[in-house]
Amino acid sequence: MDSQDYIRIEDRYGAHNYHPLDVVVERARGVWVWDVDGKKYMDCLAAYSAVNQGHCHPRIVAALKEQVELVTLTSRAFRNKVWPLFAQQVCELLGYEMVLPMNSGAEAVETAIKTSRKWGYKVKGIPPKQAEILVCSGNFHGRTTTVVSFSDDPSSFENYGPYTPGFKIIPYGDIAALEKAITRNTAAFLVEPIQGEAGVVVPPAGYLKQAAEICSKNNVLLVADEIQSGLGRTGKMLASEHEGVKPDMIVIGKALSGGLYPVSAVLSSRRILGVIEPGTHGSTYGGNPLACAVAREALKVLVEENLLDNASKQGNYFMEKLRALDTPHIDFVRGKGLWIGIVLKKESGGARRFCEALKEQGILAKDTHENVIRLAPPLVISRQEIDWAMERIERVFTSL
Ligand code: IF1
Repeated sequence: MDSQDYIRIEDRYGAHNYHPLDVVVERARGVWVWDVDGKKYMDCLAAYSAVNQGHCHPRIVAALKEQVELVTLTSRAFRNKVWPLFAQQVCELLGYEMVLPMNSGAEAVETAIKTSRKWGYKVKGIPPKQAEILVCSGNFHGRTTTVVSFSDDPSSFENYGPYTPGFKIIPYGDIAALEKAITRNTAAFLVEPIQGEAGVVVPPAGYLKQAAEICSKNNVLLVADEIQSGLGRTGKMLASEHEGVKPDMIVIGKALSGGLYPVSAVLSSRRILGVIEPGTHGSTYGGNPLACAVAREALKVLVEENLLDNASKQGNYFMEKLRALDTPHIDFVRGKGLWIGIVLKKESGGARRFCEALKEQGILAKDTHENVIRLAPPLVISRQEIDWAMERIERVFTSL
């Protein structure tokens, strides 16, 4: 069977909730993937930053294999010996007192929302059912019914109502708007330190820092969605660190498993996460031994292979090279670390056709919001590999 055969079957039997590039991947390693026809590509999306450690990282694969032979799932009705070790490791690494494990990012965001509301009622003293959570325009926090209730992107929320109340959308990067929106009933401010789906939008310098101050002054929890921005992508373990901010609560996922398995988590203080009591929240797979073994190794790889430094170093190099491109198509290049958005001019005909052309040249990248090409390769990428990519990117920008 060749690519076209697989595509035909997918289109026939698979729900059409995506419009993927026509590359059918068979195997992958590091920054490279191979399709079923044997063609090699550089992965410049890294599964939306889930494979920060590179595809099929041998150490993480070995950890998975070892655990899979022992025990994979106990449910939290019983204890397993890997979850406590993961809990301690992730708390110590990220500097939080407690962690609640889930699977997908959206589930962890839901967990953060539930925890914030409960903290609002039990600790802050918000009257029953009155808790409000502030979110930002252009946000992306997942696909569940509650999470899409506060999306302002019609393709995410349209036709999925009735919507969950209790959320207020304020402009991203606007401190005055945040200050104005806070009421006595505000439990939390949920924010992405850098917005991914919106097109790698970096807020004005000082935004998160000021937001943290305002939240703290008003007894509002600052909840950072670090699912995509965290775990090395921007050159720091958490993107919040760029502003010296320690959010009251963080949500992580994606690269927490290096792409091998869905693992997500909410981290916070005992005072906050402690409001969740036995039986009031959970997940069959959350905290399972296989997930925890994989996550433990994935975190070790990030640290021991210095992937944060590499992200920062190679990211700067990549961005510098992109900004130096001589092309009429690029409006500007933005981002942090190895998280880069190439913003095209309106008249350039959209980012999709550039991604199609990049694919022909052997580079997999994903368009977002019509005019942005996002580049987010695995953090193991080398300078030579960036040079390899730049040669092809340049070719595309001069030929289109
Ligand atoms: C899709 C985007 C990226 C996220 C942040 C929570 C979640 C995500 C900041 C939910 C997920 C994904 C999911 C994927 C596409 C993708 C995405 F373009 F939609 F926004 F990465 F840029 N918070 N992001 O980025 O995590 O439940 O998926 O594990 O839904 O198509 P999840």
